[in-house]
Amino acid sequence: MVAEQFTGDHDASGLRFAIVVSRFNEGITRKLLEAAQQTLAEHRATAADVAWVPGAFEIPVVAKRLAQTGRYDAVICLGCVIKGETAHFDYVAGEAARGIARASFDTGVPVIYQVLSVYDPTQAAARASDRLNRGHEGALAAIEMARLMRRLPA
Ligand code: INI
Repeated sequence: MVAEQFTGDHDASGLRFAIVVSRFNEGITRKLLEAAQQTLAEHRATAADVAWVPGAFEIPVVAKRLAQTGRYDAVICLGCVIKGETAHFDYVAGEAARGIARASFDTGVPVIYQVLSVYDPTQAAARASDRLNRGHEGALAAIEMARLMRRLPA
């Protein structure tokens, strides 16, 4: 007898997503958003609801609130933290990551982490380009997780 294997796939038809995106470093985060929206559309998802927050630090509370509504199969978090000359970067990036993980654990809804944490603007641009874009990867992860969650035993 073969044990069951649970996997997701990338068919997003009928799935609903929310995206939380931060305005800080908006030149980058808008590109992440556009790539995520395009990828969701290519995989036949319903158009995602979008919530804008001031910075990455504010993403978790909004992600958790959206996940709690029960309206979404997954929530995608997009942001960009760039290291400056102080320790601020470490706190913002660390709390964003921790809070996003907690929003997912607390609600049981997949909450996808695509907050860039980089050392300079060049690294950020390289991850939000037409060639490589973490928004695209975030959307694919959200679809796969949403499909997997539907297949897992209740
Ligand atoms: N927020 C970011 O999203 N990216 C950053 O690079 C950043 N830096 O460097 O300061 C940043 N700070 C703002 C922070 O997220 C909060 O909005 C702010 O501290 C108010 O709570």
